Amino acid sequence: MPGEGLGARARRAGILFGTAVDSGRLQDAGYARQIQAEARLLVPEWEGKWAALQPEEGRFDFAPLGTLLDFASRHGQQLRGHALVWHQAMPAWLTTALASGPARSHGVLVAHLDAVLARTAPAIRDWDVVNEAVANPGGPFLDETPAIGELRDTPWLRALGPDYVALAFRLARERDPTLRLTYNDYGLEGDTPFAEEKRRRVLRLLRRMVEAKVPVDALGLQAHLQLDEPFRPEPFAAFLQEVRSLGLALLVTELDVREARAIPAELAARDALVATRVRAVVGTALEAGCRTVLTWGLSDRDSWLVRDREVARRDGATHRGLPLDAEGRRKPMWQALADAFAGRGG
Ligand code: 9MR
Repeated sequence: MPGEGLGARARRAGILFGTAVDSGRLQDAGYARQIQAEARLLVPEWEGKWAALQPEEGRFDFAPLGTLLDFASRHGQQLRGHALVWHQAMPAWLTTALASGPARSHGVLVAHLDAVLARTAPAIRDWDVVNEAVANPGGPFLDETPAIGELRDTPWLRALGPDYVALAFRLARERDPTLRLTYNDYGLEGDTPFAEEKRRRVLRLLRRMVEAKVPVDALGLQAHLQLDEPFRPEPFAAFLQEVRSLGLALLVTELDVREARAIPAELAARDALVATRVRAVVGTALEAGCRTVLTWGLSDRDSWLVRDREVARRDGATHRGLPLDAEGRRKPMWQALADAFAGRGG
């Protein structure tokens, strides 16, 4: 791959750039080369989730995560963890356990954190402790998901009550006092009533945690951007400022771009729209002090936006929401990131 990668460019500006990876794809030399060339930080797209790490109760499988750890250490990259508590990628036994009362639920959470944090501690210094706990705002025009108060109605919430979020952070801190503990969520970037309300809810959760001395260190902004939604830097920047004033760090954890329902016919025009949005959102985050940026994959070939039936396009086109195209060529989104890291344009 010609020229310096995004990881090296970001690093010159004191920024850590990386991507989600799939351990099963690393045997593909082209894939491995891209990861090596562009990323200084990796996050497992699947290998850090419960279904991967503890497929049966008490049987831990660290092999796929180990593959990523080996790859990262061979190439001088860091690995971050994703995710210790989430309502998806749960093995069936966990769902059953969480329905068996608070004592049993507390027990399985403790056992998981004991085993996982002990195994990953030397290498992984940043974990998404809780992922997507805040409910999506409801209402006639908004995406309604079941909620209890402002939290998403999940097996974790039902098992342990709303304090499960604080509990997970406290347990993680007890097991590893210097680990960076991140709360990670989506839908926080847009200029829409949905995003405005979601930002309010996330902010309230984080503020309550900080006031109660719950050990949370950072907010992960997933940044699964959508071009059907408008973006304006001001409300997003104001939110980031509030988060920073709580003493929390900011990370962009899962950046990619879902294109609009109606797209231009020319690839160049499509790619320009994606790049413009990325430059604006990432630029705003960097200005607010964010120093870690990860995309959710590098090439359109490996993107969940293309794979996932819910979000894949229905018009025969495939989303072009990552820095490299399906053949691994750098796109305008790649340049937008390089420019943002260099503090150019926007
Ligand atoms: O991209 C991931 C996909 O391959 C998995 O099947 C799915 C379930 O584990 O998770 C996807 O990643 C999600 C991430 O873990 C949390 N934020 C939203 C991501 C996209 O759905």
